[in-house]
Amino acid sequence: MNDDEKPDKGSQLGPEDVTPESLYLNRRNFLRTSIFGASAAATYAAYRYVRGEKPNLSAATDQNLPIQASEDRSTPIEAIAGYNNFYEFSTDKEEVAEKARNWNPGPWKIHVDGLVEQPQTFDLIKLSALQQEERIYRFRCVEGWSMVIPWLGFPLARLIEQAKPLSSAKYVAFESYFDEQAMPDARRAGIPFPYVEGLRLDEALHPLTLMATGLYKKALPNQNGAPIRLVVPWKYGFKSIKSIVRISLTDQEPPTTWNLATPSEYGFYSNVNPTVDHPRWSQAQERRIGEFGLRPTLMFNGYEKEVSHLYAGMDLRKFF
Ligand SMILES: Nc1nc2c(c(=O)[nH]1)N[C@H]1C(S)=C(S)[C@@H](COP(=O)(O)O)O[C@H]1N2
Ligand SMILES: [Mo]
Repeated sequence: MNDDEKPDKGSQLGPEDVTPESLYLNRRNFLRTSIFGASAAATYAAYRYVRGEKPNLSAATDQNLPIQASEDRSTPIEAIAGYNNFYEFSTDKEEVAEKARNWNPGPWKIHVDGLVEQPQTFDLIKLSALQQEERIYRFRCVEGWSMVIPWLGFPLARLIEQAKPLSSAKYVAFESYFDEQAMPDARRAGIPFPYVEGLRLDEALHPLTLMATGLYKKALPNQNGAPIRLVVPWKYGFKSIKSIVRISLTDQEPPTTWNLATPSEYGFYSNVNPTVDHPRWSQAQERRIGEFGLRPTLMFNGYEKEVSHLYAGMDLRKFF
């Protein structure tokens, strides 16, 4: 957030009311990961554990996760923070930043509940105790444009582990903040709110699945989903739900906003797939913001090696 974008909160700040900057300015907790960091290794071990494999930290470090999409140049901050889909504020991508500028939801809390042994509530202080890493990911919107975004954040698996999922948990449901007073244009968006999303539990625990708290080493701008949002780099952008207030573990596939709005066009999985077209346009190519011409879209957005095992034996036309 730039200084001129910082909302004026007045004088009644409580200790829990820290700005998201504390999430990345805490140098002790900031880990810059160029290829593979220790915490990513630990997360991968936890992921294997949940999948019924024996945790083995040294084996995890053998995994060569593409934490950097290093062959690609990062999209300029002006584009990442100036061309947004955040329908609560506006359906005009170039208007979202201005409409979200003065939004101040107050002290933030995320609840992790549902089929867990220990429901948790995280405020920003508790979240700031989690080590932040930089992850440079490709980001592909279902509309056919893409960016490369240097996120700051931590693997979602670390939040979920703390709540101790029950063995009956199979899915994870996410919910965005919603306040129709603060978001008056939402009623013209044509989709239901609060925005909701979901993942299968194994997708949620995958080490590439990130809870992002910043980009370009600064706190998330409001328009990108402050103070904390999901990033699932192998799925279309609408799965990466913004400004999350609740994460619930369930045994049923949770409802997802775009599937509720237009079920014939948007499924639950929504993996980036150049061979399965949207009913109204091709998904074979994409426009990388800042480039001329089109690039070919990559299977699972270029993360095929890391995630294709999640969908072994599934018909990706049926589970679109
Ligand atoms: N709560 C909420 N989350 C959301 C959306 C939204 O409208 N509301 N739009 C989605 C879509 S379609 C995309 S492409 C990405 C855009 O993220 P960005 O603006 O940070 O690039 O956010 C996703 N998450
Ligand atoms: Mo999107």
